Amino acid sequence: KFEGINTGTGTGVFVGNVTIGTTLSGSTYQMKDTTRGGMYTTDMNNGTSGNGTLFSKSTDTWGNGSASNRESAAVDAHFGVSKTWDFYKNTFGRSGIRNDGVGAYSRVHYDSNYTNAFWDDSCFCMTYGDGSGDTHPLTELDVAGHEMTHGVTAATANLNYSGESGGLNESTSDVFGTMVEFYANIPSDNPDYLIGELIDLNGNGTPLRYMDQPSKDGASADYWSSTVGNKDVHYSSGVGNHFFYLLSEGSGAKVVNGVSYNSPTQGNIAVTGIGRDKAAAIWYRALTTYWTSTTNYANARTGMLSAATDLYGANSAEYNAVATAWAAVNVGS
Ligand code: ASN
Ligand code: ZN
Ligand code: CA
Repeated sequence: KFEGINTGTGTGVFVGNVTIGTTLSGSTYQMKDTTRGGMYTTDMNNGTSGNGTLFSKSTDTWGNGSASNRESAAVDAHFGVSKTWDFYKNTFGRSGIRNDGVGAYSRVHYDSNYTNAFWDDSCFCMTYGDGSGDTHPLTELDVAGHEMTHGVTAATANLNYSGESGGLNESTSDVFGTMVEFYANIPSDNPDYLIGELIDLNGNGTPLRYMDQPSKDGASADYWSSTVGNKDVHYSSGVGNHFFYLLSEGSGAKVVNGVSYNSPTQGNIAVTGIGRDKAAAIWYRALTTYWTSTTNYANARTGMLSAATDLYGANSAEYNAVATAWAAVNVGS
């Protein structure tokens, strides 16, 4: 045993059996990962204020997969922040949410019957409730990636959280939350273009959001219209989510990782996908280079065309696919 960096074994509610970064301090193991900016995970013990208590114990084996074991949700959260760190580092060379090498910390078991999760820039921390009945925590990978991407957006384009820029802010979180899920690629959380498919927030087994056809949730927009900015940002995000699905996978019916999708388009415009890795690279460059706090959907399109030109060349296949996919969600020139 060496004091310092360790690799523990954990069993989360959603991630199953995984390794997590821990630290040995004296004879106590802590849920703290010094290889990823010092990120750590704490127990809020159903309270709502303060930083919580760092998860610590005498062995390096954490959780048992059941939500009634307090460590299980912590394993999910700790693994989620690790995969989000690795995704941004290995995909875009981004070192942490603010690109300053500092890891965020996570707080689990926040409040009682709390059916949300959120990022807070002021504490530079992630927080998760345990869901209704305190039995199904919100500690899913795409939720972790979604919430921490709010931190990345705040540190870059800083899209205002209302109107169309707010929809783009939410969509950016759904896009990279989904990319984190694909990056992690673990058997117990089959990567998909659905948001929150494991946490059952609706209580009937349906996901929170659908990227191939956002209106399937009963409220999100599939296409841009002049009033889309009046919707809640979690519904105006549909335009961006639909665009990202189309740019990645193309229009019409498709099966990805065993999940069936069917993505319609405005005016039946046919879109040929360029793959999610290129789509995400173009989105990330637009977010970090061209978009500002007041970027709307029309501006998002021009920023992405510039990003596609930078990455793949003017009038490349990728550039043309960006233009076609925006047209297919009714965002034109
Ligand atoms: N989970 C929500 C979100 O990330 C929290 C919020 O309302 N900001 O959008
Ligand atoms: Zn959000
Ligand atoms: Ca998902």
